[in-house]
Amino acid sequence: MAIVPIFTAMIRACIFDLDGVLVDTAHYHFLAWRRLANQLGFDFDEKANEALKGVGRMESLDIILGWGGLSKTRPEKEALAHQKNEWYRAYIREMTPGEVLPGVAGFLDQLDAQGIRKGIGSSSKNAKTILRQVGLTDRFEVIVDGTDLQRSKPDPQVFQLGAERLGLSPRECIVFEDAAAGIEAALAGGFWAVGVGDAEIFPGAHIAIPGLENLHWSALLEKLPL
Ligand code: B16
Ligand code: MG
Repeated sequence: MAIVPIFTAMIRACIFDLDGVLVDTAHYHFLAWRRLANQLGFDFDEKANEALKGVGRMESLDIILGWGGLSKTRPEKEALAHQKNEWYRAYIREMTPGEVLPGVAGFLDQLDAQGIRKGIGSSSKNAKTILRQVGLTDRFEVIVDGTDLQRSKPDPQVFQLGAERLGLSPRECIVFEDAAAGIEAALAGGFWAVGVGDAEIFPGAHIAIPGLENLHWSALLEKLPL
């Protein structure tokens, strides 16, 4: 009888989105963008803010200006984005290690124990400041952030660069993302995609989890269709 080899993918690394997965900076982005919208004469709520998650700064501004029915020149847009970033940076300058989301430290410990490598794949140009503020910088071998990118999520560039720097193929990496645009990016790049948050937000994700709290590495692997 012929022996049929069974190939299962070998996971070697996890690549984490930052805002909304490891820390809740998504709320600070919302507060700063909303303040800008209010200054421009309109408002939006946290539900609408969902469309901005994972999306780069200038792309987010274009979406917001669209909601207000406003059109601005390039220099005006740069000034508005700069203002929003100043407000946002005032929030993140005050961040402390206590703002790391529940379960993150324990899950990273599990990965270390299993020899699974760890990277960051964030659209944010402020990612390194945030990681430093909350004391997570040294926990990641590779950090890809908004300063490395030409194309924002849902383009897969952020995760492709992460895998490249780890020297791994996408199929050897699991991406953890809280944004629909980020899951789209992971899937477009051929990564395993874990949606963190409400399952309805990511219909295409391989699996969805509410957060990293109580997450067990072996149970996660069992749920992935490897
Ligand atoms: P910044 P992530 C993303 O970070 C945020 O989700 C998104 O709301 C933000 O507009 C983007 O970073 C750019 O951030 O203005 O700090 O460069 O979720 O990819 O870690
Ligand atoms: Mg995010």
